[in-house]
Order: sequence, then structure tokens, then C-alpha cells
Amino acid sequence: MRGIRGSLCSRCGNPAATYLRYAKLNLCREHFLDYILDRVETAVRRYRMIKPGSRILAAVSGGKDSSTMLLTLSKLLAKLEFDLAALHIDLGIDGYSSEARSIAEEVCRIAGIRCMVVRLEDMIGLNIPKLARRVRRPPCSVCGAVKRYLLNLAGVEAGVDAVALGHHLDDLAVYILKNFLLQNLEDIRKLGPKTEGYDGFVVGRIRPLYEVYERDTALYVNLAGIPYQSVECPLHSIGMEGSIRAFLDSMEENSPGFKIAFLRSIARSIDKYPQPRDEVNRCSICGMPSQGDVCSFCRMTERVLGKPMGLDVRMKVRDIISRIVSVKSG
Ligand code: Q46
Ligand code: ZN
Ligand code: ZN
Repeated sequence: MRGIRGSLCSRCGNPAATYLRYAKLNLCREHFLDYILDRVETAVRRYRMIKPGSRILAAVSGGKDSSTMLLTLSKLLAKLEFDLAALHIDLGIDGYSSEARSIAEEVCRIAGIRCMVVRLEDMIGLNIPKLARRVRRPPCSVCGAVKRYLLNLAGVEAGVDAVALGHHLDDLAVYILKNFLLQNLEDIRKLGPKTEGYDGFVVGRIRPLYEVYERDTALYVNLAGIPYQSVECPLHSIGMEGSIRAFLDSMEENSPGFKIAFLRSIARSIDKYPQPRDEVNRCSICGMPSQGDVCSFCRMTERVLGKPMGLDVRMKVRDIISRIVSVKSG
């Protein structure tokens, strides 16, 4: 446990488990868990992520961030009156994915939330390492595209109002600043706390951890006694994000709370960033978002397998969802 030895919780006077510099608070275990739950609830309300009656599909990876998101959302079900189910995508990465899957399923069981699993190899006969080799692109770029496609597809097929993503404040700050430096301004708009879905083929996205630090998600799962995957994906590569993260960390070190202020300003000005022009057409094969006539997933699978797989995948995902009879309601 972190925290200054001998410090007492600012709320109850019991021994503190941690000190939060950005909030100038010493907190014991119970008050830390309550504090993070409160931060999530405040962000969900502030950015109007969930309305009463909303149906939300949470993407769970087995990592600490999405587990924190799932646990906190599950504790808000009754209060905010929404429905929640979870989706795990099994990417088939050796030494990583099987553990990720069993932990994700365990966390869903603990949270009392139904979990559907979409196994990429069952969908297209290839896992991420094989697909990336055949496409000759970096694994993370292929993996990111596949996850985005499957999440949107599952969200559309499940008829949910939004997919909930476990992106925390530290990662979002890095992505936003990177896109600003590269002047990919349309991509900044996609990184806000909430993006709207449209026309029944683009599902909305929400980020309940928009104002939660990565350090706090690690502490949350630790103090809550929740299992989480500690090994990093063996295909992970850092690239330019590493330097941007180091810069943002030094800003935070000198001025605690800097990243929160940065993300709040972005959320306030998000409408000033240009509207993404991509993904406004429907793929003529699978009906999912596409820049042109055929979506990138159908084009990619056609190139490596000789057949665009979007429609087949859609039918398989529909079948998985039909077996999830209902979702837990508040
Ligand atoms: S799982 Fe996939 Fe990540 Fe592994 S291949 Fe890269 S994107 S690092 S979150
Ligand atoms: Zn306390
Ligand atoms: Zn398609």
C-alpha cells in the first residue's frame, strides 16, 4: 500500500492507504474505493454518458483499467438506472490472451455482469499475430482496427446505446496530445468522454474513466481484491507515445492535477475540433462503417483470406449475442 507511513485518512482518521496529490487527500482503503466510484459517477453525470434506461456494453480486456470501469459501473446500476453487459475479445496472442480471457470472465462474474466472448480465431480462422504477419502491418495497428470493428459490430448487433471503453486519463492525454502534434484534429474529437452513434450502424462510445488516473485504477483493483492481468501484451510497442507520456508526467509532477485540467479543457472545446469525415458510409458487404464502398475489415480479410469476412463475422456475433438472453438491470 502506498501513502505516507503514519498518515491518517482525511475522511475518517483511520490509517491511510494512499495519498492523492491531485486531490490533496489521504485516504484509507474504503474511502479510496468510494472516492474512485464517486469520480466515475461524477464524470458519467458531467458528460451525460448514461441516461436512465441506457443499454451499455462494456469492453473488458482483463486488465486493471477495464476491470475498474466494469466494477464501478456495476455499482452504479441501480442509482443511474441503466443496463450493462460486457464483451471480451479473445485476440489469440500466445502467452497473453488465454489469461486475459479467464480474468475478464472472472471479473464479470464478481461484478455480476453477463460476459460475451468473441474469439477472433473463431471469427476469421486467424489470430492477431497471424493476421498481422499476413497483412504485413504492425500488430498493434491491425489489432486496434480489429478491436474497433468488432466492438462496433457487437454494439450494433446487441442494440446498445453505447460501448463503454476503459481508457483512463493518462492514456487519453497522450493520444490527444499526439494527435494535436500531428494535427490529426478530427481524431481529437473521437477522444472525448462521449461520442454519439448514428443511423444504427455506428455505436456511441463512452469513457467512464475519463477523469481517473492510471495509478488509481491499479490501486483500485488491488484494494478491491480483484484479479487483473499483470503481464503486458508481448506485441506491445511504445513508439512516439513514450516521449509524450514522459512530458505529460513531468507536467503532472510539477503541477498535480494538470492532466485533469487538460482533459476538462478538451471536453469543453471538443465541438470546435473538426467532425470526422471518415466512416460515414455503410460497407456494401457487412453494413458497418466505411470510408468508401467496402470497409477496411472486409478489404483486409479479402486480401489475406480471399473472401471478405465482415458478413460472416456479423452472423457469428449475432449468434453469440442471441445466447445472452438478457443483461443485468439497475
Ligand atoms: S493487445 Fe493488441 Fe494491445 Fe497487444 S497487439 Fe497491441 S493493441 S499491445 S492494448
Ligand atoms: Zn477513511
Ligand atoms: Zn465490411
